[in-house]
Amino acid sequence: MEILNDEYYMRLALNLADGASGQTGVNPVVGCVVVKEGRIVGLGAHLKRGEGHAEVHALNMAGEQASGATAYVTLEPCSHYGQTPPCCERLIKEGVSRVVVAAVDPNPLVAGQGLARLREAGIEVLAGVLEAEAAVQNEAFNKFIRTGLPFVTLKTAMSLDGRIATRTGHSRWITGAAAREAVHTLRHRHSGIMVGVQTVLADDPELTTRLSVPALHPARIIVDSKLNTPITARVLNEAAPTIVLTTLRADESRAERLRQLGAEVLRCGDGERVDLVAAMRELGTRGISSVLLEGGGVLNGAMLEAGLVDKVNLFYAPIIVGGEGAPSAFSYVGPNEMSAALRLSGVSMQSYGDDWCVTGYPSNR
Ligand code: AOF
Ligand code: ZN
Repeated sequence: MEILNDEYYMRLALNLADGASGQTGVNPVVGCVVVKEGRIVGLGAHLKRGEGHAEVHALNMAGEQASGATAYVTLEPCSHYGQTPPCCERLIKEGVSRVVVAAVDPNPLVAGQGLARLREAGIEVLAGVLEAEAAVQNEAFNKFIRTGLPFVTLKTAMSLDGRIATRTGHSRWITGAAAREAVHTLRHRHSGIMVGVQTVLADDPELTTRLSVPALHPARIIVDSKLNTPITARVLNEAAPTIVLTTLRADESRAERLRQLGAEVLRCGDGERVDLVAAMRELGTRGISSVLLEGGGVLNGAMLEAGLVDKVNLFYAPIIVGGEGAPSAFSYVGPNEMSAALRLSGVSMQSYGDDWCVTGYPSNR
């Protein structure tokens, strides 16, 4: 049984926020719980960019009961006029007497000013309750608002010996149904999904989100320096927008053919290969704040080497594939010394049926 205290209500607010993960676009996920005299009187979550913030929904539900109440908010109430008016003014207007916050808003337009404004109005403010959980929950927003670059999660499904296909190139399926559903949930939670053209050529994936309930499709992003994506590729269908990343050297008539099929072609750099840093910046300006990187091995290696991978979700099936030249999840030159290997921090493991997912954060970037 969870003890009834500030953390209890904050956990509820975090759970409300978590439910909306993937549907707030470039905005953070935020939850709010309003409690008056030992009773929950309002609940809310931010559900969509441009629509009400969490506090607004919860205060609307609380109505007159908000006066003298405590509001639990997973993110510092905003102090600026964005697409909606400032939440701290609304909390003040409703006569809330105490505000408990998990994380300070890293948005430079807010960044502590919301808390200061509440205090100035005589409201008791406590910040930092379940702060670490809140930071993980909004890790993508936190990176994007500071850098303008999308938060990149590398996902791969492989054998215990790190293979993503057999020596003949056969790859369906490595992991079981539960792990694959987890992957589709990851797709729902990201605003972009990225693969290399080799994956398009080898597997002809659709790169949409398919679950037992309707879910959101991320924008599909193909790294394709020579524009070799076939016009019949399923990734070009109308299920979701498609962005093809290429270089200034790529053939314009090929680019035009892709555009005619509805794809956006972005030229990043004038080198042999796509300038991945420039590409991430371009995606950021298009409002893609999180990217699920689904390989293959060469693109995974290049993204890691460029220091562009923020997090990894490595799904392992309990199989050994062998095969001298069988494709591996990470193909890049790699270091000479073991001590220079890429190390993960904050590692955790979760099981899905017979498979395991190792989650961690590349730390030597
Ligand atoms: C809150 N509560 O529920 C959210 C906040 O353009 P807007 O008006 O939606 O503002 C977006 C910014 O507001 C976003 O970058 C972040 O700083 C904050 N989000 N703040 O008080 C919420 N979603
Ligand atoms: Zn707000």
